[in-house]
Amino acid sequence: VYAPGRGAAPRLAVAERSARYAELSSDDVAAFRTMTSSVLEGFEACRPYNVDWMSKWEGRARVVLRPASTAEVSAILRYCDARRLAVVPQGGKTGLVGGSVPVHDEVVLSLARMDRIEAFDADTGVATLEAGVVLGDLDAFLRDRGFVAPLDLGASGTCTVGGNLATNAGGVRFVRYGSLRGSCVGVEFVKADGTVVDCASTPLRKDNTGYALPQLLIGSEGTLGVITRLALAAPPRPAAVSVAWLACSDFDAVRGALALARRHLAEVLSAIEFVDGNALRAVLDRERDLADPLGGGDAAFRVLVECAGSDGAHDGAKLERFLEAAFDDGCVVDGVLAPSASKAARLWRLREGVSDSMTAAGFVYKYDVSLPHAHLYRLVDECRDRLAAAGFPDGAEINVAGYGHVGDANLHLNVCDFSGYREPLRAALEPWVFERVAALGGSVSAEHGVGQCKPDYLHLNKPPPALALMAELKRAMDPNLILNPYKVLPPALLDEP
Ligand code: FAD
Ligand code: 2HG
Ligand code: ZN
Repeated sequence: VYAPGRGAAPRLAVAERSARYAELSSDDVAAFRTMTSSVLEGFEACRPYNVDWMSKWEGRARVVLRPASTAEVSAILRYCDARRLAVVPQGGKTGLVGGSVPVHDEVVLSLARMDRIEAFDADTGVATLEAGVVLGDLDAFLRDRGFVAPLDLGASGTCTVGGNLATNAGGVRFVRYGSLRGSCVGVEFVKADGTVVDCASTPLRKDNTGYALPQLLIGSEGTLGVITRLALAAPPRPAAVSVAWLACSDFDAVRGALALARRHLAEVLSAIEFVDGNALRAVLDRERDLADPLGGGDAAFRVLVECAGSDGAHDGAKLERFLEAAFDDGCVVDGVLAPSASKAARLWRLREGVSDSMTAAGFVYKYDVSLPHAHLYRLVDECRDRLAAAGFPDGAEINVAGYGHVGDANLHLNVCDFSGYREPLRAALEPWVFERVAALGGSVSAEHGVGQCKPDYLHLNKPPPALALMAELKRAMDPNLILNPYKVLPPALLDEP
């Protein structure tokens, strides 16, 4: 359900509660108390676990379980499966598609107490850890040992590595280190019936012994199993990092800057991100201590380029050659280099602050899409035109912003309605955005996943046999469908009414 935190918006039921699931009883709660020491009960205690990061969805779980070990997770799932109690696995609750909170009264299984980093191998850079470790804590642990987490994102202070894996999170280092599918070298998970499948205890970079089971769990959003432990291969931490903040007049110029950055910076390019004027304004309106160092110019886009390597002088020379080429080409019309790490961090806030700034300003419709580069920003322009024609011009009442991971052709289109949720605005956006993305050759979910937002649009990216196989896998691993119901898979695929 949409349960907007701002304004008096209606709750739109997206799925009826399925009669296949049992109602929680006091005997169940008593049984849970024998399985784990952390059982939360009652509206007040459960509420933080029922409401998502954006206060957009709200479930009605009456019990939250916070196991401290894989054995506890196993006992809980075995019991829930036998009793037909539905379960939502939950990490840091920063997911943006409503996947981490209950839709109805599902039991919340929070991994927050499983937060131990168990082992680190300095020869391979492989860390073995529990799923509830916060990503930022892992990065700090690795920093002390000369390594870096292979992913980073704006929610790193809150999101968990289990949640990152379950959503196959992308983030700002994707352009350099690639997908978690490559960095993750082991996963331990618990099946719906309580069986523990340990594919994490012998983490190897190369292991072709049959089906890659960890890959099945990556991106499964809590629907196939509960991730309890994992092994991640961390690269060595770059010794030198430089950040440039550039102005581009239009999106073709942004694409030009990307092409030149790839050519001139090559292996030292560690991030390349863009924001449009509306996205930047949202951050500046909210974070009053920040300023745009290129504030005087009227170019429509800003691009953040980060270089990271082992030799600052070498990287600096490359960055200079890139900037020269970009100014000569005309795709970049202005730019600054961060003179210190703290100034670089402030530039990063101008980019990473967009998501929360948009969320804080009103009710926000978030679309996270992959598109061919040539069409990446076209969707934002078309969206503005469409909304204006429907009586919602970009400006005083709504803010239509485009930003994201330009190096990965991943656009974040955010539409913020300052007055709160309005059904006619949603109807002007959906399903148009999803259908338009598919028509332009893109994916309706680049990195945030499907959750309860997009099950109805999966068919735009997956042919019927692929969807049927997804349903077969779901039934094979979770025959009673207790794990994260109403999410990811369209109900009709599972023969639900
Ligand atoms: P949750 O939100 O708790 O859960 C997410 C999903 O995973 C749910 O379906 C849940 O059921 C499942 N899950 C969680 N833990 C487990 C587990 N142990 N086992 C099985 N299933 C589990 N995403 C990106 O890809 N790139 C970004 O750049 C990015 N930036 C963000 C910036 C901000 C400010 C915010 C708020 C979010 C951002 N996200 C981004 C969204 C992203 O998906 C999450 O931040 C993160 O990956 C989710 O981790 P979490 O621990 O909060 O998971
Ligand atoms: C980002 O890249 C995140 O900032 C969040 O993926 C995007 O909130 C969003 O739409
Ligand atoms: Zn993103």
